[in-house]
Amino acid sequence: MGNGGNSSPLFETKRAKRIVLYRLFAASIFVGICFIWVYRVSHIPKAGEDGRFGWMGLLGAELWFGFYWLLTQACRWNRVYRHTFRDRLSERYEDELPGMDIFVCTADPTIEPPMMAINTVLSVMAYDYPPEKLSVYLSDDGGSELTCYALLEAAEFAKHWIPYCKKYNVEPRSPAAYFAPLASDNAGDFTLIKKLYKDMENKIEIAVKLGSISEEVRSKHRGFSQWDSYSSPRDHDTILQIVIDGRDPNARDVEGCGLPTLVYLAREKRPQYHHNFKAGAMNALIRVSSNISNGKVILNVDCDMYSNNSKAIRDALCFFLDEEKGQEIAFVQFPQNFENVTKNEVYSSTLRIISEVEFHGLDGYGGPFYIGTGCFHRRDTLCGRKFSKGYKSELKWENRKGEETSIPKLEESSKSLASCTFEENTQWGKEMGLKYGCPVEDIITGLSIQCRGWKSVYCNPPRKAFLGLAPTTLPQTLLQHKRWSEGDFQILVSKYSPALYGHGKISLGLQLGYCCYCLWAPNCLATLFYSILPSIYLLRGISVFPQISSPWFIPFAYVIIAKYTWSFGEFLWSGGTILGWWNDQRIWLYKRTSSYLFAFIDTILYCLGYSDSAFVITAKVADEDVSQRYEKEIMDFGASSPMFVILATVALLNLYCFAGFLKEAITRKGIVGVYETMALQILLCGVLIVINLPLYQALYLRKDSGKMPSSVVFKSMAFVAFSCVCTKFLY
Ligand SMILES: *[C@@H]1O[C@H](CO)[C@@H](O)[C@H](O)[C@H]1NC(C)=O
Ligand SMILES: CC(=O)N[C@H]1CO[C@H](CO)[C@@H](O)[C@@H]1O
Repeated sequence: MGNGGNSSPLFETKRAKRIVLYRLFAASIFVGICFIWVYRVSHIPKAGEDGRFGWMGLLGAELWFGFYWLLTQACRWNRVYRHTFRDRLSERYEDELPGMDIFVCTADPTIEPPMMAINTVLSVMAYDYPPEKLSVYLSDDGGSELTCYALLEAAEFAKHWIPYCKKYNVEPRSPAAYFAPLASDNAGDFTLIKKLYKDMENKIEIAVKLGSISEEVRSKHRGFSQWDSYSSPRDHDTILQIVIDGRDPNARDVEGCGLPTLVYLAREKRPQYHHNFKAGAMNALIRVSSNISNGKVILNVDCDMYSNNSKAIRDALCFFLDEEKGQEIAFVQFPQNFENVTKNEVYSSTLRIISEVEFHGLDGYGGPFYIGTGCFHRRDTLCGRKFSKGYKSELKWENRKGEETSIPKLEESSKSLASCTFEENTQWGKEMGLKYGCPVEDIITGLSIQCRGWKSVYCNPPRKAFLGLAPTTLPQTLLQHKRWSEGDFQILVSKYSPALYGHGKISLGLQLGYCCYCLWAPNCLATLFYSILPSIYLLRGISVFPQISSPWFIPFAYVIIAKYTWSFGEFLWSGGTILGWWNDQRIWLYKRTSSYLFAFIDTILYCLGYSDSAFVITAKVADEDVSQRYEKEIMDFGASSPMFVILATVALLNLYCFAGFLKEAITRKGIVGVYETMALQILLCGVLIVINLPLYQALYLRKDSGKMPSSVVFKSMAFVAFSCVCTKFLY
């Protein structure tokens, strides 16, 4: 890098190519949408005529779709892509790299098994970073001895694993992910290290099976005495153990190099105090870590997201340490990527369009959201500091050698920071740390940081930095989307509404971008109406779209073709497959008609004071049957969920309407004329049927345990029969 010096930036930003062409294209779609609106308004059936009610509903739905489409343009209008120069970083700052505190959060030892959590911990301990500057904290909201025990074992294993990784430049550095694809007949250290890993795994699995740890282990580690006063995961003292103290000269790996600091924390829980879920855990971690290592940069990852690139940490620092633009960047968000996805993504869980397209668009308007995992923060902005021009926040490393405190003392003084009462009468959860009182605390925290004047950046290198586990059944997928859309919608109706709270503080584009996500839930109404009413009208012979020969047909055809061609192209361009796109369309329909509907209803009830929203964790381990079907890309329904009743009812209703229409058309022999007036309704109903084929199969044809439960079959058929009777009487 000949020119060196401070002139060359540590990262560069590129705009999307051919963005002007895209904007023209988008504008042409908008013109089409306007024509559709004009058609709807100018052709309203007169009072008393057939289909007036439906017409009004469709007008509402089309107004909504058009409006929502405009919001999605905010995420596409100004896409930017970032590229970092890690070699320049090492050249200039290798000796001054800041302290880095890494938080791994886990909440429940059965849903998130200890082996998974420690694989994540090991992968981040092995980052390519000076070990004395690296500290890893595991926050265990399950307060489980087993997790703590697993961490102790991991600390021992790390003494072999970290030098092994560095010696052979191993990637990825999560042992489970590294060993999985490799045969055991490799030579040398490989056999040894794999045996050590398997031994550790065995010990932990045995403890997990027994549900407790042996007396022998218990007596060996003083830390377990902290469980003496423990009564339940929701009622215990702070449990804190510094498993490895990075400053201790005796903490060495087998090659004699230093080790990162490693801390186990289960903050105090009492039934009478609200624990504020993950936000509460994060805030406790921020305080405890400030007392122990006080790294200037904080990375937080969920326990199912291991690091897939040991250099990602340096990518993030390229943004913070850039001389020119680094000072205004508060956090660097990496995308959420998944290890467990099949080729055609039957549940569309890669979030492909979000991470490959939309977040780049948000980045162009001042920054992506903070999505709660895979995100690097400056410690001081997370703690509430406002942005001010000209102020330089020093990230550079300060040696803390002077302050020698003994480990027991340090543990004692840190414990009080994680107590239930610490936050009383403080700004924690309000102006400091992560915000409380919302199921998607990460989004409002990120928003408020941006509202304080900071920028964020989206770093999405081709080789993914973090890999997690995606849901592997349809109920899990739908539940996850319900939780997200409900949380986002609650933000919109709260005092943190991006529309009001963000006004004048963040750019209009970013405000619209936030709204695009916050308005996921209300999409359910228009989508449900559109997937039911035109089909019923098809059966009744009422036309609600223009005839093929009418000029009004053109905007409909143009918008449909242009929109779907674009969506298809965008999906393929982001690395998806053709079948993957089709699956994505199906999940789009399913989540809009079920997850979003429930989220919408729940939020409305919540606003009226009827129910308290509860945080449901999605299960992350799957049984054998389920995994097999998942690998074969067969949809898994196997649960009696009210969401399925809705999906099945809509699907059956469409099938019934289409069959009824065919019968009419054939017996009356008017099929050609009908085709002329009903083309779009036939198309819509037909597409809904084709997209639902796997669902009909699950209802009637499949025999395995992933088929639709019979209760769902009966309920949905009853609903269809009922609505048919109703519509008969209505006309
Ligand atoms: C994860 O890292 C490996 C290298 O260890 C790389 O081959 C792979 O492509 C990465 N995965 C993703 C999804 O980027
Ligand atoms: C937890 C889980 O479902 N893991 C699966 C991820 O995918 C691989 C292969 O596709 C399976 O072997 C794992 O069991």
